[in-house]
Amino acid sequence: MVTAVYPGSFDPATYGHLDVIRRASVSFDRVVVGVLHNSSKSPLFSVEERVNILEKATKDIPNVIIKPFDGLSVNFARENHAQVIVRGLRAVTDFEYELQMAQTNRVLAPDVDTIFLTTSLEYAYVSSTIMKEVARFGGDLSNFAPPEIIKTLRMKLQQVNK
Ligand code: COD
Repeated sequence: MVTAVYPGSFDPATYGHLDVIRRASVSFDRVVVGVLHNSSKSPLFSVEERVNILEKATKDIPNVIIKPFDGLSVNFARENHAQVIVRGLRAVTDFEYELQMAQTNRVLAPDVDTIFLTTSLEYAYVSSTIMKEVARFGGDLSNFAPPEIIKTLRMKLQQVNK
């Protein structure tokens, strides 16, 4: 049984993240999506909200579970008996950061490998940051995330702007 963890901020999840999760679920027996609790990115959504969004969006994929985590990704991988960390690659700009992180993780945990899934072309430009930016200015979000996530994002922005 091969378990993969997919750690990230997911603030909030986009079609890009969901595509990586769905494709990983085909290649691995179990995919544990790890939502980082204390992100240095000062997330818009709480970790509970981000977990909840992902649970709803992946409820039709039986071998995917969503968990919050704190600390190192490699420790999260070990706690979940995972052999693999999955990450997504969109462009060269992702590569340097992702390579450094994969190499650090390999030094910290030689028994855990990082596997990269390259983005599907239609989601190459999609990121949570850009989606939030478009949402703040009232732009069309239909290419960024499923309707349920867009609704949740718009409600959240209304709350924080009150
Ligand atoms: N297509 C394909 N992949 C995508 C897309 C897309 N459109 N959008 C995002 N992705 C990929 C990203 O490249 C990334 O691999 C993953 O999805 C998650 O993205 P984010 O932005 O939600 O999450 P990140 O990159 O902020 O997550 C960073 C971590 C939380 C994984 C990292 O900070 C971490 O591991 N922190 C814990 C401490 C640690 O272990 N650090 C590493 C050792 S120093």
